[in-house]
Amino acid sequence: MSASRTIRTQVAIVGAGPAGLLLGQLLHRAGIDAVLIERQSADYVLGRIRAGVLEQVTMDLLDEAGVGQRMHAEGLVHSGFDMVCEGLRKRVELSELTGGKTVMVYGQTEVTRDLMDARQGAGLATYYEAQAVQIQDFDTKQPRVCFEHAGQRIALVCDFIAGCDGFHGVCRASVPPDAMQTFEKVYPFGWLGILSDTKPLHHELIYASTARGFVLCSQRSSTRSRYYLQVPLTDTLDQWSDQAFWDELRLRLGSQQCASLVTGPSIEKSIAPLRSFVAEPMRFGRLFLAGDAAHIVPPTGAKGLNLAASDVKYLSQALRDFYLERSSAGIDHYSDRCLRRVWRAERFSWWFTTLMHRFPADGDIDNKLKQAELDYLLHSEAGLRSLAENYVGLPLNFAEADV
Ligand code: RFL
Ligand code: PHB
Repeated sequence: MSASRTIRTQVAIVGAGPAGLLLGQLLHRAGIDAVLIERQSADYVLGRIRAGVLEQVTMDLLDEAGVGQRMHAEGLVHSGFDMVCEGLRKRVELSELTGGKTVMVYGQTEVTRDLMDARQGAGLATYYEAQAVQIQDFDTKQPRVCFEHAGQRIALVCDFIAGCDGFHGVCRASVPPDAMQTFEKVYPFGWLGILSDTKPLHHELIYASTARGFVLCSQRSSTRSRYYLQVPLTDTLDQWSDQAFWDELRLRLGSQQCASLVTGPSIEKSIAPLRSFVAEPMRFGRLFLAGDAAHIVPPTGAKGLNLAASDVKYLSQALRDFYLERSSAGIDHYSDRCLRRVWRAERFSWWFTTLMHRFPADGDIDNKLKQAELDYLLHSEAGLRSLAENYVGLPLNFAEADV
């Protein structure tokens, strides 16, 4: 290692996924100086295919960050989605059930690209391919992030550290275990996903509970599809040729639902495990955890990226209050505010996942009970309204009145 260098900033952001990039952009617009440190290259970050559905809260925040233009031009506004169960297909009228609310289908890759472009355009500092990242002294007024970059050892001295480094990051792992409580459930199956340049099966999403397992038909545009199949955790990608994937999708949905299915070569294929996880609290002195660094939801309710965005909203507000209003109230309330919203989304994602998937340990009675619940849900105005209210996203200021 050659020279070493000390840099000073107000906020050090560890992780340049959507949470870190969005926080950086919001702070920049508030005149607060932040430096981003990312373990991977920018291309690697853009190559990860993940979320596809944005809530209104997330859209509003992207607008506030000044990066919403392409999303509004190219994203697909969805006012409903379809549920399929036991031959019954029903549209959940999101907009009608929620007083006009909709969701936006716009890939996480595109959100990330827009944020990266804005950051680069503003000439803001991002250290990609940073190695040996360590966070130190976050229980003092002068924390630091130390890392290696392009053969140099760098010490980033700051006022605050934002841990936006995902589930496997270094920030949560640096908190003394007795200062944190974690809650975790790992589901006994994964999601096999493929992306293909084919016309989507339907103009909206389809969530299907079938005897052979869960299916999700999603999309990224009118010419790019994203499909998921529930698979055993022991399955590997080499067991799933494209042909095997399409055959299984057809078997699960049935030939009638698949009449207009267009198949083609996959351009990405991956298996993701499903997990519910929360770390409490989300603040330790001058370290804040945000996004997947603090919590994971199974993807069934499309809540992960949206929760990351709402954490970032609370954190950027708290830091603005601190620097611009000399108030530490937002910082003090950060963890409680986030966690109330987090637990509500955890509950919804767990419920929707449990309802829509067959578990290996499920007996006949479990399957009958799930069928009965779906039958109730899809024929009850109250049931559908609750599903829709959670799917479009609970209001951000839910927590404000009581915390
Ligand atoms: P990320 O995206 O994981 O980014 C964390 C970044 O930190 C970097 N990093 C480090 N950097 C420096 N030093 C270290 N020591 C570091 N360790 C890690 C990583 O390289 C990475 O770049 O977390 P963030 O920003 O909190 O964003 C969270 C979202 O990515 C995640 O919640 C969603 O993708 C979840 N999710 C979905 N969310 C939705 O809201 N709607 C959806 O439709 C949706 N679908 C999904 C999903 C996640 C999926 N998978 C693969 C888990 C579908 C799937 C299949
Ligand atoms: C996706 O398009 O990747 C997607 C959509 C909805 C979900 C999960 C993933 O619930």
